[in-house]
Amino acid sequence: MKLFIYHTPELTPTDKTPDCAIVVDVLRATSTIATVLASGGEAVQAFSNLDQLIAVSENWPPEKRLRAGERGGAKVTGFELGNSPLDCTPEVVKGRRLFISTTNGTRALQRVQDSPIVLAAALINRATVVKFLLEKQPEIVWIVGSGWEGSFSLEDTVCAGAIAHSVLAQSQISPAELAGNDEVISAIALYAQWQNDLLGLFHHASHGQRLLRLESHEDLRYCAQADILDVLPIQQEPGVL
Ligand code: 3SL
Repeated sequence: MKLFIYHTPELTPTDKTPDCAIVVDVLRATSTIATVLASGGEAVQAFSNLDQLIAVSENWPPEKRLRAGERGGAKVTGFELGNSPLDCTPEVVKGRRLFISTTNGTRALQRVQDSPIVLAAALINRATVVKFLLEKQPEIVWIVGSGWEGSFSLEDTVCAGAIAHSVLAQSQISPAELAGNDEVISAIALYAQWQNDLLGLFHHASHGQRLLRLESHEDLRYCAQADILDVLPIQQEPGVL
């Protein structure tokens, strides 16, 4: 297995496709997607464009769908949900399809949707994603951070490092064998430094601070937990996990 980490979707090579692409948006899209599926949601369908989301979801029975929209950290007016994973309880999402559009995370999913395997990962489901990688052994793996509007994010990088760190800990692979680019080594170092205080790291992160200003303290606390959900969000058809 060769692992490449890209801090934003824009940094992924346009002329290549990995065997497995793992999209990470810890704050908060992939944490929300993992939570919806763990809570019994029928599926999650991701859109970068809000108008397209509305048009496609109109064809779904109203009692079987939920629309979730976030821009700039805030809920989109007229949608049932924003992007807080804490709203995605079984009472709310069970048996329903979540149609979701967020500022960065759903754009990242769209970028890699042509890969043969597409996963959504966050800290909360890290162990399940790592188990899948160790069982399937895809040759070329990309972890794609969603970042924030084209720039690096600490929370996505630390999650990428947490995945790489765990793959190394559970296999005979050496860091030099695993690392396809320098980002892998630096993400592992970031995780090693902060693994016991992930919430503290989120408080340093620019998007963590943005969410704190929006009173989303509990979301940060929830998303900073590692390995609490045994769920594997895997793409079934383009854009649908
Ligand atoms: O950028 C995104 O896709 C979102 O996850 C951002 S937020 O955490 O909902 O503000």
